[in-house]
Amino acid sequence: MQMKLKVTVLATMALASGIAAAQEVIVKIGHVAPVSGAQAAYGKDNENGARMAIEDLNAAGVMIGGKKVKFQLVAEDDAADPKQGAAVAQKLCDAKVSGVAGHLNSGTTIPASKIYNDCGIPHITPSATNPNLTKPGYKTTWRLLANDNALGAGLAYYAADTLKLKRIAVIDDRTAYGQGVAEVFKRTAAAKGITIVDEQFTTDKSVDFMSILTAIKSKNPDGVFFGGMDPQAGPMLRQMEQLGLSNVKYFGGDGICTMDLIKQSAGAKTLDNVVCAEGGASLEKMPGGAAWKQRYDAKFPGQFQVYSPYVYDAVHVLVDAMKRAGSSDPKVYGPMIGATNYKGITTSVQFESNGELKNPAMTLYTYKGDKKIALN
Ligand code: ABU
Repeated sequence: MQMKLKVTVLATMALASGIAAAQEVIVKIGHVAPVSGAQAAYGKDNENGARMAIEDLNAAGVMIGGKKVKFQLVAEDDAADPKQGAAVAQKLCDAKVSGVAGHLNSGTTIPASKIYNDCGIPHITPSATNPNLTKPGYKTTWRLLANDNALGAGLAYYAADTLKLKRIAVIDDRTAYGQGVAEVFKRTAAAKGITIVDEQFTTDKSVDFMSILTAIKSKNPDGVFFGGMDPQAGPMLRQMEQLGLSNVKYFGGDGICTMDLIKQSAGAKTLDNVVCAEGGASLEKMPGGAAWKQRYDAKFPGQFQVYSPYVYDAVHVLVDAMKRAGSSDPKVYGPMIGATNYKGITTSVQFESNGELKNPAMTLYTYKGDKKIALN
């Protein structure tokens, strides 16, 4: 009789734990990027990276704290606009997402980071590179690639030491990203003995650069640095060709280092003068880059730009911390992000105490015809 009771109790316990595991818990993960406007190609690529991560995690089946979890992507558009970025960050706080992969732009990520800090939700940017992002020391802000201190300086070193350039003009688009990366480039280039022959400014909406390029031409530069994104860099390269600035090297950070730059420059020969920098290894050198890119291309043909592998890893880093904490509650798992040691497809992810990635790689690229080619 006693034996029968024991078997029944054990069976009931097994059933109860089976039911608990079978009851799926929904965990919402936010993603923010500009999926409308001139920068939509970057944003769609980033969102694709997040979708792929969520699909892979759900297909693999993830248990957190003994419960089966289903991840849901809450994808938002900030149109690369700082005000919209802040509004969307508040929306994600109100929606009680567990974490956010984003935002894409420094100009949106910096104001959003305060909002996420205030509501206690961790966010990992896969692409915003302005160094000021991590300066406030928020425990909810993380970055998955090198920042512009590395990119701006790396480009200046290349201009001075490898290309032996002497006279460079600098243009920036007055955004947090463009202005920041141009400042680092200028400072480092000047320290390396390069003369900054001119400084000009534009916006992230402009497409006509004839007057600033004409002013720059009169200073006889051997290089132009542009702090900004490809919707401006593409037309600028075309207009440089029209003005006869065909032998002038053209530098920029990760914002111009896209596949879309080929399309945006529309056959201008000046595309071959580009040297741009990205804050990670090339896809070929990433631990899981080549195989992942094959899968991405099969799902999203022709949409790859730059950052989707980092978004994919950002989502996995959030989930890795949830698994280790046994909870998707941001207050419980958030503090575990600092102890991340996650083998991602972009790199082995570990963080500095200020939220920056430990030992980030940097890759310089150029273009030949319609191909983007790593220089290191
Ligand atoms: N890192 C370049 C593009 C994104 C940004 O920092 O604004």
